Amino acid sequence: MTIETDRLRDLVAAELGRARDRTTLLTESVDEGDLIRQHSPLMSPLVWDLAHVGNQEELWLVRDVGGREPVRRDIDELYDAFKHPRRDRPQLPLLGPGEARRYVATVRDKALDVLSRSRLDGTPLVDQGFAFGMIVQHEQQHDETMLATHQLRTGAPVLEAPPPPAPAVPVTGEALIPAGPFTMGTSTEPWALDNERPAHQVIVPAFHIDRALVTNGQYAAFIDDGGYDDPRWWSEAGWAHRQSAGLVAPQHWSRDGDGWASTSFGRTQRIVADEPVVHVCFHEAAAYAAWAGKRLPTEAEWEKAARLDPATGRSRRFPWGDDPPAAEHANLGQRHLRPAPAGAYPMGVSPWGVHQLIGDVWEWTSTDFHGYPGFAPFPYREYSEVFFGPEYKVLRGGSFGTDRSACRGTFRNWDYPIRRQIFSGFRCARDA
Ligand code: AVJ
Ligand code: FE
Repeated sequence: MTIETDRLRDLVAAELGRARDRTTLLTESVDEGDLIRQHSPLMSPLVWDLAHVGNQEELWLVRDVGGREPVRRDIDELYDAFKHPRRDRPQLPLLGPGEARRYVATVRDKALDVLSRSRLDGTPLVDQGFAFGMIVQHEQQHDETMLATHQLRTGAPVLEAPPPPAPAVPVTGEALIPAGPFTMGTSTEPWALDNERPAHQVIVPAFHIDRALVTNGQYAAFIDDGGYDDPRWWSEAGWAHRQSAGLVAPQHWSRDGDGWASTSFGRTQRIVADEPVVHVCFHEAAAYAAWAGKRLPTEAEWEKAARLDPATGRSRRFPWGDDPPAAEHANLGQRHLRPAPAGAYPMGVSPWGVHQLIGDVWEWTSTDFHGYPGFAPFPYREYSEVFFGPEYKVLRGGSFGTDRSACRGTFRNWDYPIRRQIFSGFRCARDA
């Protein structure tokens, strides 16, 4: 028990440290002006994300779990995401970069002290380190958001990473997933968030799902075929948005002769045909799928393709099994700054032969964000429940910018169907 608890404490401390190293990289690679500036009305200034990460850690770990006195009671309101929409955040009297750095460091010292004294059991909030895991994931989620802010930043490049691996195996066509029940969601994954719970049976009719993500080359063929000018492929809402927003190609694409270039973290190059397309909104993904004679997968189809083990009938944590993601399984964790071509992660393939379900790009599904049967908000309604409803679509699988601690076969992300500043792509499916 004590040795077990000691090991869990060490693991939690290491995960908190990894998240903080990433936050530091994302906030120290730019100058003060870039930290304070708003790079898009869709995003917070980076310095808001930084102090918000510290404030959530203070609220949950220092005050709630630790029962300690507030560090900065006076700033709670400034860093409450529900009090101020992103577009208004630059006008707030935010902590400056130096103050924000000192604040998050003070909070972290206290949180680690709380950790060293916690038994990590006794209440649902701390059992198996849940609150600490929630805060690790929260910081990593904001790190991905800050990476998306970096993507919107103009000026000389500041982030560098080696290219992702080249394809090791050819990947074409579709997998046929037979009809039948599978277990969706989880009741046992210790750090799973409320919206992933509880485990429940879902009956899914037979369907085909693409073994690979839709690529830049495929998407460019849709554009060249006049896909953006043909309302047949678009839903009514999608067409209205395509018209009002003047969409002609994925975000960050520009014309390059008779082809396309794209700009990624400050570097512009001709699109790579066999890389997954990224920075498309739900409406663009759905329009492409209709043009291709297919549709987007439902969320249940995606999870069945990712988790069901045909040998045992059991739903596993990841497409490759229950082992946590290692570098050979998936393109996660900002190790690379772009998605990898199909076949680059043969070790991550599902038993059905579906590749790169985890990592590379968040995959749009056709499903609205709702609670599973038996959903209970935990530990706060504002994590998930207040977003349930038809206005958000679910995305699955994580991107090259998602950390492994915030990604698993059950993890659910959501966004408005018009958003594309996130690292979003898709694969297609169709009825069998
Ligand atoms: C799960 C990515 C939609 O960034 O809005 C961060 C995660 N929740 N702070 C978001 C989150 C509170 C959330 N997403
Ligand atoms: Fe947050």
